Amino acid sequence: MTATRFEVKADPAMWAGLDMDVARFDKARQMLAEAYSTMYLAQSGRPEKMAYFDNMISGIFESRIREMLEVKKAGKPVVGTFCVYIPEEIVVAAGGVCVGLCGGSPGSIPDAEKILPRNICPMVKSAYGFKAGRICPYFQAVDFVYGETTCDAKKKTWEILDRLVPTYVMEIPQMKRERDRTLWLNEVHDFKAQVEEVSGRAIAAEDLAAAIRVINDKRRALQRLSRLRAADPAPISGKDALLIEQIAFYDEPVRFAAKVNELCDELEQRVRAKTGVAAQGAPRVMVAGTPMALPNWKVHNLLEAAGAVVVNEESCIGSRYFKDLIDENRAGLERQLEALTDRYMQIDCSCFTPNDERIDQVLQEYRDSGAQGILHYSLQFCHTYNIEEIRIREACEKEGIPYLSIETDYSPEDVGQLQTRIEAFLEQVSD
Ligand code: BJ8
Repeated sequence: MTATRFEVKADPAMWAGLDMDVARFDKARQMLAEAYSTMYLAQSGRPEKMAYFDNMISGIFESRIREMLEVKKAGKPVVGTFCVYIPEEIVVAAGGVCVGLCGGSPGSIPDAEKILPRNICPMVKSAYGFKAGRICPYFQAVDFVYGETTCDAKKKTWEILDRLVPTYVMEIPQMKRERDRTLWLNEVHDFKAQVEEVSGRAIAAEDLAAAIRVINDKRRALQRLSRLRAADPAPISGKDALLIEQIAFYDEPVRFAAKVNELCDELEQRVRAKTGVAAQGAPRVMVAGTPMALPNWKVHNLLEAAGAVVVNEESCIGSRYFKDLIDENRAGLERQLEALTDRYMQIDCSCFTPNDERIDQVLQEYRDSGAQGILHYSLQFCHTYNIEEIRIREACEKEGIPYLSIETDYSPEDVGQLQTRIEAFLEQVSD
């Protein structure tokens, strides 16, 4: 199947107004369009409702940025984050936009390596490089960014990033005792105060209640999509599902949830008609581990090019983002913030110790998704995921689950080697 011509739209005047390196960024825009055409539009049997998400990518540097700038002009906060621990409900309660700034592209890494050490996580380097090189309109548009203390690479990079953009840091506890919950609740209060300062008004309980419903609805729509992927044949490719999970960090949440639900309506019909993107019985793989930020499609692309279908992402750009909801029935700001804290304390990131919940969660998602094997994905130099991988592997061995662990970065250099390992793994899955 040949790739369809696809355009990622440009707005050089708007980018110049954001003090971007326009010439360089324009090349990146064209490269994204090319990659999207070959990896996405060349897939066969895609659901029709993916058209919205294709359009979203087409306007990702243009119409969505314009929408964000409108919000900013109205005096509402536009906040950049790097972790699902930062409670976006609070930004939405202030009428603002919360946008994920994790970097998933190798293009910005040389900018970062001019100052940061080379041997740190590519996600951190890519994100920092986007700001240092002035090649990300989202980074240029935010009022401030809110980092966190999940891992050493992030924690120490915020000190350097603060020279380029106002950077605040939320302390994330590393354990889940009562005193850790109290610490985090206090951090949530600080975050709220920072958001209120930019918007110039206090967040009321009704605002927060409405925002909790909005983000819960977004997470519910993603849960629904995730459940539908359990069908065999799978009604949607893993690549498309991953794309939607990535767009969840950029799009306006009410519209996004509506579009995911429309897609799910179509997927329900496909499941009934047994229409799949791959033949029934194609090897089904679940991916677990570190997040894959836009446009990191490397491993999904390799898996699906080799004939597998990816049916689940146990990741922050995946189930860790949407599996838990906030209790909508608490009255009063303080009790709502406590409900929010309770939900966020369930996130099972490997920066926590102990983190037994994640081992159970991986096995649960394996069963729920109808997967036949698990690929554990660690970004290079992510110590917590790389070490926690030992326990995931042991649990898979115990359960007799076909398993492959890979550690990689964003460069194409190891693609050949990964392809060989993935093909061998898929033979094991199909046995
Ligand atoms: S809650 S996974 S989004 S920290 S992969 S930058 S941990 S060295 S991304 Fe993450 Fe929050 Fe955890 Fe999720 Fe560091 Fe590891 Fe890189 Fe990571």
